[in-house]
Amino acid sequence: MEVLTIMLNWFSQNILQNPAFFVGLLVLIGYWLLKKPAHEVFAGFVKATVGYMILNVGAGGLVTTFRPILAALNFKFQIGAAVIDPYFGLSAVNEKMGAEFPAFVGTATTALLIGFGINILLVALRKITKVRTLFITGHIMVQQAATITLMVFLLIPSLRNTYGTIAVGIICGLYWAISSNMTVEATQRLTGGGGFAIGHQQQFAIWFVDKIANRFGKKEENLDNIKLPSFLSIFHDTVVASATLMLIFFGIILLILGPDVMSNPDVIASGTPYDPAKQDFYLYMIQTAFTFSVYLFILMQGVRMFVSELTNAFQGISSKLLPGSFPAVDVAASYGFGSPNAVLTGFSAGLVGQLITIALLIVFKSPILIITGFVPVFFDNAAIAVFADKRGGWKAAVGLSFISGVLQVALGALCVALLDLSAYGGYHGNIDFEFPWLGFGYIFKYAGLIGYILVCVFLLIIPQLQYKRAKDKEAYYRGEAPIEEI
Ligand code: ASC
Repeated sequence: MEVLTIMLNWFSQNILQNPAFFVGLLVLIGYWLLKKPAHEVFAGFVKATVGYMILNVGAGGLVTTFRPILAALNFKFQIGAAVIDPYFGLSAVNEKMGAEFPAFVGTATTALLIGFGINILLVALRKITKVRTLFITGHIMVQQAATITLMVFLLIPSLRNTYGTIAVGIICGLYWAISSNMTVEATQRLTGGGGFAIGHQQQFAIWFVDKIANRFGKKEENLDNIKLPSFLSIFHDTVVASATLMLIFFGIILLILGPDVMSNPDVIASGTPYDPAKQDFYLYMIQTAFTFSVYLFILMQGVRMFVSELTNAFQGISSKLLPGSFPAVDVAASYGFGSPNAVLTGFSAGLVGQLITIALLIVFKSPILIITGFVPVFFDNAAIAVFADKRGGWKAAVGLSFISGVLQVALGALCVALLDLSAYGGYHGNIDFEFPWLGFGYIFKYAGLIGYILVCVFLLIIPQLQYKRAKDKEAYYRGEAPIEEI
């Protein structure tokens, strides 16, 4: 017994609480199940683990670059500012868990494993559960498990124990399975039967967009027929897009804060204060803004490395264990099936929505300031535009990604307040983590354990309703979407 406890503790401390090795291990198991030769198993393990470590370097760099600005904003205006971005959110949540629930810092990784198991189970029992999809986007699962852990531990005090870890795992698994199952028809329609679903951060939004887009406009008037101003094409490059965005954002913020605050070592307690003797303030501004792009680039490189390995490995696991299920993958996989203009349109309209809402937060003196993070404003809104354009043309693409931008900021501020994250500088920020997760959070807060159960039941009912509405029950399992069905 004692040996078992020691082994479990070792595993928990060294693997479960260290996602780089955990992800490496999953790849190893997946490739082994696929019967790949040993050298390929080894290479997959290295790429996944090193990729995750690179991601950590990028995410850490983003946070350290931002921290002095956060401290300065707090000092000058007494406002808490939070960047709505999943990597800032992940750091913020980890820090808060470490500070307030140190005994449970490993919960998110354990929950990841339990959640993945629950998802497998739901698909295995698909005749009963009506769930067809296995969520295999590992880096997203890590972020979501962390945010959901904080929601459960902070908002439901009676679950601050081992049962809490299991509860987080269960609800993660339900969300992964059921939300991705909601995207089967929309994705099959978009891709002409591509055989995959979306397992990312905007499944509820995609379902909703697919249902409502045709009220905004006609699908014949789609973005292919619209000529975008040619200068916008520079934003196809994520480095240019993110650097420009950050220059506008942090440029304005740093101008307002000014060199005196930024060089005051009492304010900038962590990170390096600005040194007027060494650098012109305007160049410091540009350099700081561009530093975000540098770390974002590093981060994306790491993500790319381990995501491709993990996707292959998960497919190994699912094809062995669950033949005939749909893999739910990164939303970026859908972009190639939409209009080439859709990604930029979604990003631009979403950004405008975010900026207007941020201005409103300032005008109405909100105690929480939201700062645009690149990942949600780009990836969520691009996806929304791709799906909306397919069903309702350019008006739907522009309108719905604009609304998404507004919600990302407005509801994001409420999430930061609910989870008390402004002292930690970040929140998840992707659209599903505002809607429906903000609602789930409030239900947890006011109804406690009962609220948790209600949310689980609500999630379980969704695929039953989807199945009930499907006219051809066999086609439902094959994921064949009636092309014209609304
Ligand atoms: C996210 C996230 C990423 C990107 C990537 C898009 O939400 O955390 O790294 O989107 O998955 O391909």
